[in-house]
Amino acid sequence: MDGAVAPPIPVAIALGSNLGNREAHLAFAVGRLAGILTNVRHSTWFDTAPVGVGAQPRYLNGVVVGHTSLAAPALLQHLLEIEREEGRARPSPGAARTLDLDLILYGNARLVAPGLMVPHPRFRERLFVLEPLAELEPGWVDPVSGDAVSVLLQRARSRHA
Ligand code: PH2
Ligand code: MG
Ligand code: MG
Repeated sequence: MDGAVAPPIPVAIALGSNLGNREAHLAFAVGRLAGILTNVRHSTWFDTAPVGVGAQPRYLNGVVVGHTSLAAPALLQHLLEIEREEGRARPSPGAARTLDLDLILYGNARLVAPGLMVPHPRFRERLFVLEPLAELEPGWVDPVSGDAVSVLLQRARSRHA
């Protein structure tokens, strides 16, 4: 071995909140993510109608990108801990939440592990993920479809038009 260390991996994390002080929950998440990632940048926040979950309050959504030396499952554990710190309860799947942190992309990896699928299986259809992600990383290529984020966004927009 020559002592080389693996370069940090670029990651994209989707943020969502539709309970309580949504701006405060997302700001808290950015602060905590800045402590575990390097080169952190965040998108603007988007006020969005709930998708696929029936009648719920509107969401505030955004994306954080940065770099990590953590393995994806370890990063996921940090995300779950940050959600818990903001009082995230899970009464039922898809329930309204103070804070949701979803790992969307982990470099160009394709991963399937308990409670973790990367790229996120539904991000290609979700304007509330693609719009903020495209602000930050329009050229990031989805390793599953081979399409850049900007292309996924145009496609999703035309589908939702
Ligand atoms: N998250 C969901 C389901 N539906 N809709 C919006 N607008 N924003 C979300 O973050 C969201 C959703 C499941 O995580
Ligand atoms: Mg989610
Ligand atoms: Mg989630």
